[in-house]
Amino acid sequence: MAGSGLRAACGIVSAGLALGIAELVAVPIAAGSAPMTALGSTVIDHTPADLREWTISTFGTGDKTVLFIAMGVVAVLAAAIAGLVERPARPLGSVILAGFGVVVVVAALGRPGAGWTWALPTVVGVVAAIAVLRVLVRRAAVPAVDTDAETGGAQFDRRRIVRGIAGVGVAAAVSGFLGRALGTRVHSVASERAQVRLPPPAAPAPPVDPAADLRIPDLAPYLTGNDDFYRIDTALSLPQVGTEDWSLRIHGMVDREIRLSYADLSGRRSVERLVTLTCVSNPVGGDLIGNASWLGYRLDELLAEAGPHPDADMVLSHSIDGFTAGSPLATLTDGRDALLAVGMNGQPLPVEHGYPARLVVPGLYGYVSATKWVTELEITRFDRAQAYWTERGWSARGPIKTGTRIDTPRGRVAAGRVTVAGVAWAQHRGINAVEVQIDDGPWQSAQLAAEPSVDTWRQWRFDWDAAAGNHTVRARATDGSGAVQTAEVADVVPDGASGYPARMVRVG
Ligand SMILES: Nc1nc2c(c(=O)[nH]1)N[C@H]1C(S)=C(S)[C@@H](COP(=O)(O)O)O[C@H]1N2
Ligand SMILES: [Mo]
Repeated sequence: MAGSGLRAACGIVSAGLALGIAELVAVPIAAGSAPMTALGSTVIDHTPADLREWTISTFGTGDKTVLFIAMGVVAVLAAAIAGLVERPARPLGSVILAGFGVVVVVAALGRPGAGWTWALPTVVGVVAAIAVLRVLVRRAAVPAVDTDAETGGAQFDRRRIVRGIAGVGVAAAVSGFLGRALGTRVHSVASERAQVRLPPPAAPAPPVDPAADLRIPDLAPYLTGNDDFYRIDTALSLPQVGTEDWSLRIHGMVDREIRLSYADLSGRRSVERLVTLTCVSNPVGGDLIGNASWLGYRLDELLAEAGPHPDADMVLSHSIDGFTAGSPLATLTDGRDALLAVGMNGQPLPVEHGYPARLVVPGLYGYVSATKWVTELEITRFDRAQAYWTERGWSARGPIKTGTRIDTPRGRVAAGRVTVAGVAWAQHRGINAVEVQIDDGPWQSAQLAAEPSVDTWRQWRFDWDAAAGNHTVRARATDGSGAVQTAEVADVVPDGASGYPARMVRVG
């Protein structure tokens, strides 16, 4: 037998070939049918609230990269073992590869929107991998014909084995990269999106009052650019939904089921509104929050056309990727600017933010309202249906808690006049006051920037005469109803973090 390093390498490149070929086969089917994507999405769907919160709090929006790295490590280890235990007469390694194939096929067939063809990438990939592993291991097990009589022992043609391994490795990498590149090309809606012309809003958002933006270095700007906007979702491969393929079905406990195409929307009255979106996973002081101007169609008007039954109390919005969010029907119809949005900051929605259409609801955390790639509004009841994150341990209702964040100063500053500044939010209630506390001193009023809408965050600043030493700066906000944000410290699970933000500042 050749050394264990070589045999492990045989397993690793064979498994790599399975994944590479599968990426190629997945091109005409769907990006989600490729093994790593299908398996990763299934892992994500089985992530309980606490693990998700740990991943997001530890890795932020890099959570998906971490998942891929973890899956890659497991795959390499399993493949190495498969190579080590494979023998020409006892194909245990092949059995491991086949077992992996079965698990992935089950995962792929269980994905939302999957058909039987979703099994093909994995089946073809694994069959090829087993065939190649058999050939490589036979080479590694059989001594070369011209055994050196002098040494008396079996000699393996090491160079021939290494060449085989390298060849398969290259084939794996090439097919993988090619598959990924082609897949992105074939299904991408990027060029279609570039052609989309948004309708001029019948009711444009009023121009943003310059006094809403204090323009202080390190303070988050009032409007968040599309490229800077935080992204949170469960999608490993971004859904590519063309406007021709998109429709919105409003059904369930309604008098008349309706289905709207993208073209139907252009005949409707569009509005443009400023709304700050917040993620329930945003820790105190975190940056999973952003403010944009959204162009869209009022949900209360759309829902009224369908005629929800009086005993319905939930709108379960479905995404094309299987994600769901449950919003209180009363919240969507109480007159606030809850939107079916198609535009973000003057552009068609970016693909990662839900192109071609998503929901935006002022006052509710994203996980219970902001469904991207939305395709259905199911009118139902909270005691009959559960949304995606509620099934995984998060609260069924997710009103946004009043919060504030200190953006500056960061780190060390010189003694004297120091500007403390940040943002505060209580969407749909508005912000009435922000107070700042230095160490254990009294709470002092901060100055507020203009508030163009109660549905957005509000900037604030406080001028501090800082004496040398180490200080703790805290802040708290009061919402439009006069309620001061709670000092009670809560973790993000199950319904959002609370507590005052604090920042250690070294002065001098
Ligand atoms: N289809 C889909 N929509 C989704 C999610 C998701 O996982 N899938 N996540 C929600 C969550 S938790 C949040 S906070 C917002 C984030 O929207 P953004 O990525 O545009 O900032 O989208 C919501 N909509
Ligand atoms: Mo979220």
